[in-house]
Amino acid sequence: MNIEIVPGKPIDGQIPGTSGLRKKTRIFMQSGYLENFIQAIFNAIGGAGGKTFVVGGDGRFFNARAIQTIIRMAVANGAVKMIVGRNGLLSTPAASHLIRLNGTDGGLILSASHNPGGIDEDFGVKFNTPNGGPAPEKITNEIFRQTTILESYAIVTGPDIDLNEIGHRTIGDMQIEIVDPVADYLVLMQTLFDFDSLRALFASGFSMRFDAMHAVTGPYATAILEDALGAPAGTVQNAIPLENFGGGHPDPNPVWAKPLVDLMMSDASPDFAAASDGDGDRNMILGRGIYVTPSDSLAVLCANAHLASGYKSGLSGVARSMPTSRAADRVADKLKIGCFETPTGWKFFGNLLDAGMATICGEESAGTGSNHVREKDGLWAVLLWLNILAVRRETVVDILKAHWREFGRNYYSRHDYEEVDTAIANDLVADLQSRLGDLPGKDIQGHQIETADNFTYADPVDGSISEKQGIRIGFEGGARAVLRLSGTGTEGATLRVYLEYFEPDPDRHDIDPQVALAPIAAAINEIAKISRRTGRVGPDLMT
Ligand code: VG1
Ligand code: CO
Repeated sequence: MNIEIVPGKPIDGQIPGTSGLRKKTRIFMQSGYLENFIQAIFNAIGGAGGKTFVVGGDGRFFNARAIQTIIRMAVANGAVKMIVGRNGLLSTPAASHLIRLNGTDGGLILSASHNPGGIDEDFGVKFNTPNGGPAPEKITNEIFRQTTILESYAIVTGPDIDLNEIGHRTIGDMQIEIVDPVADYLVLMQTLFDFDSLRALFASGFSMRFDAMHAVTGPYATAILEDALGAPAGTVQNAIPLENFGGGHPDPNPVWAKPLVDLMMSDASPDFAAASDGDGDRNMILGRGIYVTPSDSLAVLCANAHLASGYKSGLSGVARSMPTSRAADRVADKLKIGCFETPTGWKFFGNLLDAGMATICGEESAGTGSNHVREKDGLWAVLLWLNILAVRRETVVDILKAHWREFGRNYYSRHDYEEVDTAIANDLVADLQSRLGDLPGKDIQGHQIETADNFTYADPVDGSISEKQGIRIGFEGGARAVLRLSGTGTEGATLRVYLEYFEPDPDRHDIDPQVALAPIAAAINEIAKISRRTGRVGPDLMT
């Protein structure tokens, strides 16, 4: 075994985004590119010497190769142990759990989440810290700085390690433990949910579909829903992880999981359906004839979590990302528990979870999770929904309608403008930013603007400040529009416009959300000059 020290070179165009580094796969495959980034991570945490890491990914193209490279670099950098998912597979929440369970020095998760996979699609690497969560800004900023000053990286030569069999291997002085990706995660789920009532629910004829979208949750969902809970074979569809996710986007939303949505709107609909994304941290929830928005799902889960054994003593608090609807705030108010508003990205929930200030967290982008790990967790959300359905024995529609009657309905939608020219998108935001001070008091198409600012977050635990996390325009009556640029895209800029309007009147809870939100959409279009600047007549995606 030979340690090679290879000259490093700075990585261009690297932004510490909402979720690690994401690039086109071919960029990651360039000689030295992945290596430079991994070395920058090791350097940023004070070296890998004497440390233990978890490694795994969502199985996309280049996953297996990247893991071999990372193992060789960990050896050369003096790491003592790596815990690797069999075949290189680990969902993001399962990796978070393994980091915590084994008390490791962190983990490397290979995924570009819901972005498509393949040699011409996307790849990504995220670093998670010893608490199991995504590296906070302090560390991602240091990783970025390291990529700009890197002089060399270290790697050993040698044959590939066989990752297909569970067991122990060694390479040089480093141990490699290959683990079943599902086993420990299943045990964790059994501590949170009442598996007997879930089994009874399926035994009573309750029907569901879970669409794994040919991504990492296939093996997890099959083991839990079909094998442990007795749901009939075929409940989990697209269950085999594929390197290109079968050619689709592994993004659980009404566009990319359209066949599932169509099924739920048809006469052949099962009682319940769900889907997850590439790396298993997102969830989509559907009932017969209804799509539950992630913001509503968060609110319903908070209001009913005490029905599951893991949460029977109640929640300490709830946290949501700023653009997520304020439906959860109404539940927190009623439960008299803390409610926190953080910037977009799961890393901002870490301190609140570690400090015991929040039990459940959520984002409008189909992310929900709790203090059981430090990532959002798609299957966890599905199991909590199932546990609630098993106890209440009502339909999803009835649960949602009762929730709106009790708390009022926060109509909500996100409009995305994708692959916008980066300069145009940046100008749009800069121009709006420069006019924020003049907006309050203005009347736009009959809507009075009350507040306008760019969200600054002061972390209540460590006091760190994150500025410019999204422009918020508040209208008279409580309607709101939020505008921000995505930090996870790999082509051009994605402009996200989040729309919300609160309706207390139960007689007005059956309006099509796009109709209910059309006036706010028109107002923000005029305020931010979206169509005029982008040349688009409307958004590419509405969720
Ligand atoms: C998006 C979502 C955000 C989420 C992030 C990572 O970020 O809006 O809520 O945390 O993706 O999700 P952005 O910057 O593109 O809006 V995923 O499932 O990586 O793991
Ligand atoms: Co994801």
